[in-house]
Order: sequence, then C-alpha cells, then structure tokens
Amino acid sequence: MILEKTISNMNIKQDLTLFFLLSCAAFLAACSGNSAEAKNAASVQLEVEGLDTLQFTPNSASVPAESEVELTFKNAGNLDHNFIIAAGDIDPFNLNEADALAGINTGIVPGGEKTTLSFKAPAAGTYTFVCVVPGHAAAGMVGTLTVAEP
Ligand SMILES: [Cu+2]
Repeated sequence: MILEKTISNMNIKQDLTLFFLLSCAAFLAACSGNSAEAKNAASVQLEVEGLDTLQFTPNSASVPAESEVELTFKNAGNLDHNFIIAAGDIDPFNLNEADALAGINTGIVPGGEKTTLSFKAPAAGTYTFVCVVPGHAAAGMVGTLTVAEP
C-alpha cells in the first residue's frame, strides 16, 4: 500500500510538471501574439483647445489611417464648447451632436474643463470638425482633420 501511494504521488508530480510546462508555452505564445498586435496599431495623441474667440487651436490636424486616436479636448474659455467630427458632406454651420461621424463627439464641455475621447481614425480623407454650440461654427469654430494613407 505504501509503495502504491508513493507511485501515485510521483504521477501527480509529473502531471503537475507537464501542466506547468504547457502553461508556460501557452503564456509565451499569448505574449508574442500581443506584442505583434501592438506594433501594428499606431496610437496617436491629439490635443485641441476650444477658445472663447470661437476658434479651435490648432484648427487643423493630421492622423494616420487606421490609427487609434486619443483626443484631449480642452475648453480654455468660459463659454460651453464642443468637438465633433462632422459626418458626410453637410453644412458644417448647422450641426448638432447627432451629426457626429461614428459618434466622435465630446459632448458639451463647460468652460475650464477638458475631456478625453478615444476613437479609431476614419478612412483616409479630409474631415471637418466643429463646435455645435449654436453660432460657434459659423463664427469660425471649425477645423480640418486630415486622415492620411498609412
Ligand atoms: Cu464653441
């Protein structure tokens, strides 16, 4: 009986060793997969301010296609401001938040506050970003986002 017990303990040890080695292999495979993915997905930081002079600064920006964009929109004034990328070829002076391309909309940001919005860059092309607070875009609160071919 004692001998049997020892043998069965040895088997358990071997099983655990095998399990441990397989776990390491799976872990390494998962890690190399992740790092390859990280190399492919470029990530871009974009900072835009909204001003009470009814301007964006900067009022033009460029990001690579397929990139993950992290936009920080800071309202550097006292008035409410907002940032959307306009969907399609529409009059940029009369938009509301629902006209944002793919939901790229910071919402209204009160004076002195900032917000961060992450989105995937749309297809290569030229896009208009605007503040949808009534009158602001018509007064000049518009800008251009260029999405460049990768
Ligand atoms: Cu505004």
